[in-house]
Formats: sequence, structure tokens, C-alpha cells
Amino acid sequence: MKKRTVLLSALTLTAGLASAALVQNTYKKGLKIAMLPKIINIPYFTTTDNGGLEAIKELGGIGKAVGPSDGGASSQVSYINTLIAQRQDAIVLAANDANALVPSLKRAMAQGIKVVTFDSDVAVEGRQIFINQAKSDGIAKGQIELLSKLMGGKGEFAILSATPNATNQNTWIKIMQDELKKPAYKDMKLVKIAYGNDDDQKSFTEMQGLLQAYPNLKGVISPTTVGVAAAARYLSTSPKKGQVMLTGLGTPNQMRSFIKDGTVTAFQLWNPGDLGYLAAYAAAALASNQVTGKEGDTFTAGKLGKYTVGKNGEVVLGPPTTFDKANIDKFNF
Ligand code: RAM
Repeated sequence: MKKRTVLLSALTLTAGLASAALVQNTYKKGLKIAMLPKIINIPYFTTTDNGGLEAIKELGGIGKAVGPSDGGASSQVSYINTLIAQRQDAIVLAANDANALVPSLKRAMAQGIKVVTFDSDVAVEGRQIFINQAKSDGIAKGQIELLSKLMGGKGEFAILSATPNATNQNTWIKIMQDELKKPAYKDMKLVKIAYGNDDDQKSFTEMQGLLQAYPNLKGVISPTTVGVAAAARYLSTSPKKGQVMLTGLGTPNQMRSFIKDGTVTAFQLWNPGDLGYLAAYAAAALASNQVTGKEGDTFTAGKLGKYTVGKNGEVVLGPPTTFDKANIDKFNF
């Protein structure tokens, strides 16, 4: 039995080395690839940056991560312009706005710089590939289903979002609103959409405002890692703890204590490190002329394996995970 295990791991190791060698052959060395998240200095994007930088290092490229400290619609424009001036081979960005960045991204592409969006997209003409963390439909419907379960299918609830212009949150909210028209959710009422701007203090204050303005509130969905952590911190010391069900998209490390103290029962997310890693590989595949971003293109993303480009240049990382008391300690990001 022991022998077999050793043999198996030796085989796995050989297979791993073989695919690593393949990667070296397929991708250009020395590519300059820049990660440009929505905002810097929040754990979620530090993790996506690190995933991207890990991939770039594996590929023998030159990676860097830059970005604004706020999520305003045009806060990334000057960064894009600088990256163009630096003649990066590719820009990998999570967009703060669907349209505001398109003119500068078009300028980048006209100069041969490849553009990959991840997490939050721009209009299709502003990039070659979009790495979606999961199917938007699955994320949005999953959030409503989870909250409905927590609220017993009944009552008023609010959404505490990121910035009002965030492409990803707005896509999810629209799908949530459509989903609420289903008979299964007829007793659930969305009373307010608030915006914490992916700012901890603003999100905290918005959560406080929601609980004060809607005394019958039974639930809150915060589909942002910053928002859900700040909302949980507020709720954890409020008399409403246990009465208002809070869920959303959070990182296990930021949410662990709120799961353990009973403020939050369950929430969801994907692996942000893998998201950044996959996005950087897609950028390298474009910059190495392995793919153009058209439907059906395939590329190998190191440890994550093979991915196929779908409609409108979209690549999907995989389904999100639901975290609760039973599994949260298995995750460290
Ligand atoms: C925040 C950002 C990001 C979003 C996650 C869930 O970190 O708004 O865009 O995908 O939350």
C-alpha cells in the first residue's frame, strides 16, 4: 500500500514536470505583464495580485502590480496610460467601470498590448479576454438562494454593494432582481440597494444606516469582500445579531471570526489567488500569440490545467464555494 502511494506520487511529479516543460515551450519568456486591480490594499485584490505574480514568475516573465486606492469610475485611467508608456506586453485588470476605461484600453491594444479583464469586465471592445470568477448567473442566483434559505423565504432585505459603477456587482444585482420575480421568492422584498464603495468605513456606516432605516429588515446580501466584512463587524455587536441574516461574497480569513461567533451562518466566494493566476496565464497566452481571444481558443494555465475561451471572449474559472462553520477552517485566503 505504502509502495503504491510512493509510486503514484512519483508519477504525479513526473506528469507535473512534463506539463511545466510544455508551458515553457509554449509561452514567450520575459513578458512584461502588469496586474491592475480595482483597488490596492484590500485582501481580496492582494490575493489576486499574488496569484498573477506567481503565474508570471512561473512563466519567466516580469510582473508588477499597481492600482488606485479608491474604486472611482476613472481612477484606473492614469495607471493604464502609464503602463502603455512603459510598453508592457499585457495589462490584466479588474475594471471599476464598464465604459470609462475603454478609450485608454483601445489605445493600449492598438499599440500591441494585450488586455485581459478579470473579476469585473469592461465593454467587449475594451479587452481581448475576460476571466470570470464563476458564471455571473450562478453567483447571483446562488446568493439569493442562500439568503432565502437563511431568512426562511420571507421578509425585507437589502443589498450592500461596492461602488455604484462596478461592472461585476451591477451584473449580479440585475440578475438577482430578475430572480426575485420567481414565485419561490414572492415573499422576499428587496427594499434598498446601498453602496459602501468597497471602503471599509463607508460600508460599516451604510450597514448601520440600513438597520436604522428598515426596522423590519430580515436580511442583507453584501456581494463584496469589503462590504460583507464591514457589515459583519457592525452586526456582531448590534442587538440585531441573530435577527438580521447577513450573507454575501467574502474571504474566509476576513469572515472566520464572524462565522465562529454566529454573526454570519454562510457566505460564498471563489479562490481569488486562482483567479489572478488564470488571468495572468491568459495574458501570457495572448502575448505569446497562442490565442487571440476568439471562441474555442484553448490555453494551458499551469497548475489549473486547460481552459477554453467561450462566447464574447469569456473564460470561467469555476463554481464558487459556500463557506460555513463546517468547512471554513480548511481555507486560508
Ligand atoms: C470585492 C470587489 C471584487 C468582488 C469581490 C467579491 O473584493 O468588489 O470586485 O469580486 O468583492
